[in-house]
Amino acid sequence: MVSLLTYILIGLVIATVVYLARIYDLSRDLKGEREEVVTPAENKQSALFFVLFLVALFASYAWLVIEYSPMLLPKSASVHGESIDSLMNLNLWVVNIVFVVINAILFLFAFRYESSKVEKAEFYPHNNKLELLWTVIPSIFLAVIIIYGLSVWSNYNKIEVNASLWIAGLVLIGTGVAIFTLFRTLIKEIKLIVGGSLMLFGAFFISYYFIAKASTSAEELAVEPLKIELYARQFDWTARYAGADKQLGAAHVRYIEGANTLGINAEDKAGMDDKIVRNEFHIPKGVPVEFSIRSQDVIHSAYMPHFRAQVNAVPGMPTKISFTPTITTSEMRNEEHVKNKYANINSIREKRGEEPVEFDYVLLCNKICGATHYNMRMTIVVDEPADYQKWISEQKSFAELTAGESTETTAEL
Ligand SMILES: [Cu+2]
Repeated sequence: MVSLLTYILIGLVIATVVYLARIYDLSRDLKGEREEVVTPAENKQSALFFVLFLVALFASYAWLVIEYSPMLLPKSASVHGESIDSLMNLNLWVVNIVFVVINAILFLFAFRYESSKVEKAEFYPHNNKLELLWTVIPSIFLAVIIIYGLSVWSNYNKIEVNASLWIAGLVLIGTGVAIFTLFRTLIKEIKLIVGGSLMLFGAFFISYYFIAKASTSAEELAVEPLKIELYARQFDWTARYAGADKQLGAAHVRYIEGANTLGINAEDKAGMDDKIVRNEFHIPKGVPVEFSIRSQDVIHSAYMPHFRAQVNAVPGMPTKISFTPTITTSEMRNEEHVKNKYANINSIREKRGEEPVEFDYVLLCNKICGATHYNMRMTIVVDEPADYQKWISEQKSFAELTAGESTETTAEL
């Protein structure tokens, strides 16, 4: 009811403004004034409106930041997430400073240089120094952001770089140089665009090769991670742990039958001790975890926001992502930001007569994959390593789950 009244009120305000403008036009017609002639008073008024708009813009912007910051994610719960946050923060600082400076200049200039009969605008068509400044400064910023971003990304994905990248870079630069020097008859501009772009791409490939090499240390690649498979299908997740042999057994969609909902190949010995869990999975604090992600049907996306991790689940093409959790679930529940957020959520729930909820890490699907996509989630519990060992030892293996099952069984997990 209240919202209906609000809409009616907004409608009435708009109608009032439209009619006031119409009355203003009519009164001007009556006085014999011409619309295209702008009086100095009107100019002053417009100039002032620019400043008022600037103040309103910045005020609403500040309000949005203050009002909605408490709803942001808590601090990152993984080692790699921290580097993603720093990258994000750097980008936000640059974007925010540019936003404030550019808009202030834009509107204050409109105010300061309002149309005037006394002052005449100077004709100032070109300045090489200025051109150079506003090309070079943004280029430096972009280069920093791209190089920093590439190094964070390579680190996150544990890239083992291939020397072919570096060779491809050299070839591209070589071709670029050849176009510049050899093809003299080529039109100047085509030469500039094609040769220049090839050289840029070459430089990119070569820098990527070195950045990726530098960000993934050999010892980091050598640490044996905990291997977990996340299996997506419409509309749930299943987690599979590698078991004592630290190997995930081979699996394919054509082996799906009865309790074997993940299609594990029963002939592969590595699969028999794999542990299969649903609804909730645990990971130990401080241990690197490597996820391989599979999908049974359509494209899903494994999204673990608190660890700043996301990768698509693509049918027929297993994908990977890894991170090291740093904060256990109970530690995160005691974080100030999380406590305040959940106190707020629970006060709203109480008013609606709903049970209070507690913070939990989650695995969500972040691709709209069908009718109950929103329901496709799994709770993640980060334990101290000892608690994790206790939990994993209680989970059932593939061999236990399918023991004594004939070909006709349809038992659900
Ligand atoms: Cu999905």
